[in-house]
Formats: sequence, structure tokens, C-alpha cells
Amino acid sequence: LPAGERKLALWNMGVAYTAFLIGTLAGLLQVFIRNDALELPAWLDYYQILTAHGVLLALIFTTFFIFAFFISGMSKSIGAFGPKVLLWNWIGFLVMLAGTILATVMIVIGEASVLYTFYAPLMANPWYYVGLALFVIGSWIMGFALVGHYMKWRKVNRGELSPLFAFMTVTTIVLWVIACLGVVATVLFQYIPWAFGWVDTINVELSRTLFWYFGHPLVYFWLLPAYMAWYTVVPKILGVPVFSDSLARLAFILFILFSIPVGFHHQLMEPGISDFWKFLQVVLTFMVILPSLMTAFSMFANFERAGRKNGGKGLFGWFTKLPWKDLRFTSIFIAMAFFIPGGAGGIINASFQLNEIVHNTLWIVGHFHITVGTPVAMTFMGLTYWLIPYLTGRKFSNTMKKLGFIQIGLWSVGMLLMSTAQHILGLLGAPRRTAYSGYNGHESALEWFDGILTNHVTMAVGGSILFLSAMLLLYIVIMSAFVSPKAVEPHEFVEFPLAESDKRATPKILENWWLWIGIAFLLIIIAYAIPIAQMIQHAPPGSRGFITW
Ligand code: HAS
Repeated sequence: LPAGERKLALWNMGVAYTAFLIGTLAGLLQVFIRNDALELPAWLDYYQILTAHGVLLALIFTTFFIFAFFISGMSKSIGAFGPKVLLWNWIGFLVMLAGTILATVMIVIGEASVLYTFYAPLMANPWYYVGLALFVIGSWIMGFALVGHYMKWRKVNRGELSPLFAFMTVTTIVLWVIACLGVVATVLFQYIPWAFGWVDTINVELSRTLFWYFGHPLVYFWLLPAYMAWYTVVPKILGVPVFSDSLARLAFILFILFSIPVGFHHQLMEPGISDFWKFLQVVLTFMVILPSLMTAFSMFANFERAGRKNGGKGLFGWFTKLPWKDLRFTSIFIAMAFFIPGGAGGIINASFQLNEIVHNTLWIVGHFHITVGTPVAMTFMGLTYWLIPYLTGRKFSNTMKKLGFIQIGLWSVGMLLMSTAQHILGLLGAPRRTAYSGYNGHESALEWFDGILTNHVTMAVGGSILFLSAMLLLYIVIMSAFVSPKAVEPHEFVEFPLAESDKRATPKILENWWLWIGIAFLLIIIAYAIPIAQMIQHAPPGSRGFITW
């Protein structure tokens, strides 16, 4: 890659892993507080740490990492950035960084203990919302800069389908921009005027709805870059071409269509929305499961083709012939395996009646640790092992590979313990987001739960193993960014694995953006227009609409 893109990607990676460090530390404190093993000093609050954990890991780490991956992959697949694209990427990066610093400072000084979902009526210091707004604007600038680079490629290569990596990057950015419209609307027109005191009240139901309009596709903004690695990087490591170019593109298009008009499945227990609209969005949620099932199908096809190519015989013999000694593959494989229960849990959550059992319990915390916390995070780890040395031109030694295996092993065991305990505790009724000591007049709610897997100690043990794994990962990151010797011989350079994708049979209509964006908006209007109008109409006087001056 040219030096400009390397530097840009490395800065994004640097911010991502700084957030990862603070975020995982907050996670460690979290499990100890819930276990009553730690009493916080008066200046530090349970909700403050929970907010830091969620914001830094789920929002900041992921977004900066994703842009590091996009920048490197776009330059690799469609060519070097022009000076304008580089400049706008830097501007976007700096705006995003400014927003991150502002929001983080507000959390650290205890002015924004409102959790990563920042629902009203909890109110943060207004500058926290300004920080969030800057973060989103920065990400849009970077996103548009990358789309500009893509459009230039298309102009030169008129009538041709773009390389799969570029297509998937643009899809993810389109999804992100449409999704952010909800959070931008609520932050700019509801939270900022309310938190600065320009208005007295806020329409809570509307703000929650606009948040979840954004909040659900947000999870696909995390997932799709992981899927990009599964579709384009994994086959290369396996030594096979992409299984089906058109299937991969169709799966991504389905995410544009169905990932947004589904936010009500986070609000199934809320009284302000009628059952009809909830049910409609439950049906649409089941549509968004399809592209993940298509992805699972493609992955098994990759494995079987690669395993058979390597001499695997019989029905399952190919399984043993996969490159298990390749850290890049094994970490992503485990990530995928975690997504089987992770996805199944999502289907349970989305089933209207079953949601009553799991909503607002620790089950949900278990669910997102085996979706974003493992399938996504561990795929990002699998990318980190080669992407950083690739960008810095340093060696990735055998010792680091061994440490990498220990790291992913620890992450898997830690996550298995922690998330299993969380799922079971949730089914037994342990609430999420609750500081237990003194809960509901009890000395401690911990006494309600005992047993091996239904114990908060198991959760804390899992959390501690995860923290150990995170520190090991950071050691590998620092070594491959600053310390490892520079590669000299050709075989010492780390490659950017990107598989061949045969697009001769792929229908051109799949890259007709206006068509898919148009249908996406149509579905959004069908799913949201009437319930939002009702929320505005039925809001108590004084909080009707966005701003009541
Ligand atoms: Fe979710 C809540 C429904 C996917 C993240 N979700 C959350 C929250 C987060 C989150 C963070 O309907 C909490 C929000 C909060 O703070 O309140 N979720 C779903 C559904 C899916 C889903 C239907 N979620 C995700 C992903 C996330 C994520 C992905 C992050 C990246 N979720 C819900 C619902 C709630 C919810 C409700 C609200 C609950 C409540 O009441 O609050 C689907 O997208 C899942 C589809 C996935 C599959 C799996 C396919 C499997 C694959 C792996 C193949 C494996 C291979 C390896 C090839 C159908 C692709 C083979 C290996 C072997 C060993 C055999």
C-alpha cells in the first residue's frame, strides 16, 4: 500500500486499540462489581464504568477498526487514493477523534453516565451529545471520501462490476449513513436542545424509536466488515476462490433492505407502539436473518471445497484438512462458530412472545457478547494479526503466532464461561444494568443465584480470563506496530490475503445502488411512518414533535 494509506489506517488502528484498552479495563471492573467483590470509591459510579465499557468497545473500538480495514482494503482492491480522498479521510478521522475525546472526557468526569444507548429520561452533559454528533459526522466524512474513491473507479471502468471488497465497503457505508439518520435526528433535534435547557421536555418514546432505528443496523455495521473478511479473506487463506460472487453481493444488498426497518424488536415491551407495527417489524426481522443463513451456507461451501482439495475424504473428512495451524484462519473459524448460538439467541430475542422472558435480563448481555463480543471481535483479532504487520512492514514471528493462539484460546474459554453464565442467569431473572448491592432493599441480590453456571463468580472468572486475553492481544499489537524487526527478505513480508472472485455470472443489477436505496427507503416508510406520526400526535403536551420552543 502507498505510505499515505498505511499511515491513515495505522492511526485509525491506534485509536481503536487505545479504546480497547480502556474499554476492557472497564469490563473487568464490571464483572467484579456485579460479583460484589469490588467496592467503588465515591467518585466512581457503576453506571459510569458501564457507559465507558459500552461506548469505548462497542462504538469507538469497532468504528475506528472498521475504517482501518476499509482504508487498507479499498486501496488494495481498487487502487491508490488521490490527494483529495486522503485529505478528506484525514479530516473525517480528526472530527471523529475530536468527538471521541469529548464524549470520553464527559464519561470520565462523571457527566455522562447514561449508558451507550443514552436513553431519555437519563440526561448527560450536553457536550456529550455534541461529542457523539461529531463522531457520526466524522464517520460520514470518511465514508463519503471512500465512496468518492469508488465512484472514480467506476467512472474509469464504466459498465463493470466493482471488486467484491469495494462493493461490500460501499454497501456497509450506505447502510451506516441511512442508519445514522435516526440518531442524528434525535441527537440534534431532541437531546441537544433538551440538555442545553433550550426546551423543558423530551418525547421519550420518539427518542427511543429514533435511537433503535439506528441501533439495530448499528449491529450490522459491526457485523458486515466481519462478513467481508469471511467472504474475501478466508477463501484466500483456504486457497479457494470466493464461493459465489452473486450470493455474496445479494446477501449484502439484503442487509441494506432489511436491517433498518426492524428497530421495534428492541421495543417489544414498550407500551407506546401498537402490536400491529411491532408484529410487522418482527416479520421484517426474520427477513434479515436470511443473509446470515446464506453466509453460513457459503462458509461451509468454502470449507468443504478447501478440505477436499487438500485430500479430505468422505462426508466430513475435509474438516480435518482445514489449515488449523494458521492463526488467521483459526481465530476467524472460532468467531464463526460462536455466531451459531449468537444468531440463534437473536432469533429467540426477536420472537415476539419469547422476548418477554429475556428482555432487560442478563440474557441480552450474554447475547451481545457472543455476537459483537466474539464473532465480530475475534474476526477483528484474526485481521489484526496480519493487518498491522502488513501496514508497518514488520515481521510476525513464530513466537507471536504462538502467543496469538493462546490469546484466542483464552478469549474463547473466557467468553464461553461468561456468556453461558449470563444467558442462564438471565433466564432465572437476573436483571441487566443493575448494581446489585442493596438492590430492591436486599442486602445483596447475589444470594438469589447459586450453582456452577448460574453464579456471578463464574461470570467474573470468565471476565478475568477475557481481560488477560485482551492484554495479550495488546502486547501483540504493540510488538507488531513498534517493536518487531522490519521485514527484509520477500518471505518475511506479511501478505494482504484477498481472494479471487469470479463475477462473470453476477447480475449487474446488484450494483444498481439507487434501486436498492429506493426500496430500502420504501420499507422504512412502510414500517415507521405511521407509528412515528402517532408518537408525535399522542405525546403529552409540551413534548409534541421534535422541538417545542
Ligand atoms: Fe442482536 C439485542 C435480535 C444479531 C448485537 N443484539 C442486541 C443487543 C446487541 C445486539 C448489542 O429481536 C443489545 C442492545 C441493547 O443494549 O439493548 N440480533 C437479533 C437477530 C439477529 C441479531 C434476529 N445482534 C446480532 C448481531 C449483533 C447483535 C450480529 C452484533 C454484531 N438482538 C436481537 C433482539 C434484541 C437484540 C430482538 C433485543 C432484545 C431485547 O429485548 O432487548 C440476527 O441477525 C441473527 C442472525 C444470525 C444467524 C447465524 C448465522 C450463522 C453464521 C455462522 C456460520 C458458522 C460457521 C462455522 C460457518 C442466523 C453465519 C461452522 C462451525 C462449526 C463448529 C460447525
